[in-house]
Amino acid sequence: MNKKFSIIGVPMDLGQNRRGVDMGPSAIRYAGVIEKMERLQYTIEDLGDIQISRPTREEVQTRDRLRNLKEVAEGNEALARKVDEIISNGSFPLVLGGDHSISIGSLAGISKHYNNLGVIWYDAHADLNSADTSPSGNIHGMPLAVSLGIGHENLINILDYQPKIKPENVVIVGARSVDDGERELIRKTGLKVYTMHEIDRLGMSVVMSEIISHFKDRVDGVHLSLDLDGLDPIDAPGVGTPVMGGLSYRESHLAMEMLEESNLITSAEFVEVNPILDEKNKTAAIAVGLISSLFGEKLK
Ligand code: Z70
Ligand code: MN
Ligand code: MN
Ligand code: MN
Repeated sequence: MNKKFSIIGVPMDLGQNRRGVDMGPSAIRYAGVIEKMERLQYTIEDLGDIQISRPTREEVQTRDRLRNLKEVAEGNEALARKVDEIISNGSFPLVLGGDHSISIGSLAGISKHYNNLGVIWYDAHADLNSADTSPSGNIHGMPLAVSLGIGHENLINILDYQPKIKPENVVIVGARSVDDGERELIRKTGLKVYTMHEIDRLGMSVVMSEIISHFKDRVDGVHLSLDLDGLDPIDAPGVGTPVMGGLSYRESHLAMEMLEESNLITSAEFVEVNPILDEKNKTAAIAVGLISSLFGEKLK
């Protein structure tokens, strides 16, 4: 695995309704992400945060049924350029959110460096909505659709190419809250989804083995997009949209360890940590724990 890491924070909370997730990058830094990575012998640079502009009070908050479209698109454009630069410099991008709308920018910046980028979407949700199907108008429920080339032109055309990813290269893990329009898109595209039902039946070990075999020899890189609400809210309470019946802390660590052993992961992001809704920075600490496992921390 690449030994040089670049951390980039994205204090974005405009992709959904609840304030506070913009403090996610600070919370994860405060929980010790840099110190952990240094202990794992990595060269790590913290590039600070992408600047996100606030919509003015007078501005209409929902245009084309897409809340804060202008600011979300601009922030993602800036993130995409930064991530692109990080990879061009031979470093591994580790993106800290922020709400999940930031995947639009991450994937735009990452995918231009790959012919066949795989994506693991670790999430309670499918994030496959567009303005037509969204029950909320929240862009954090749309980034996977946008990256597949479905959605508003200002979002799908970031860095002037699309689509960013192909449906056969995407795997969703942990889904348990999927909207009707999303289900239809999953059926239409044949997108691979491990719902909680399948994970309970097979066990995380089999699920991750299947995902790793699916990607080996098929893709030239794999991006991990980990939404902390994929975990059960009992373990990770500091998220904006908690959904019961989620992945445990232990299952999630196992998943990260198996990914580490696979040597497949070439970029990663950890999103939706909301310190205002958290219990003593517990969810940020879990994010740091999962990052450590993903990058090789071992018990023995
Ligand atoms: C719902 C929507 C969502 C994250 C909630 C929720 C989407 N499907 N995504 N929390 N991370 O509004 O589109
Ligand atoms: Mn999500
Ligand atoms: Mn989610
Ligand atoms: Mn390794």
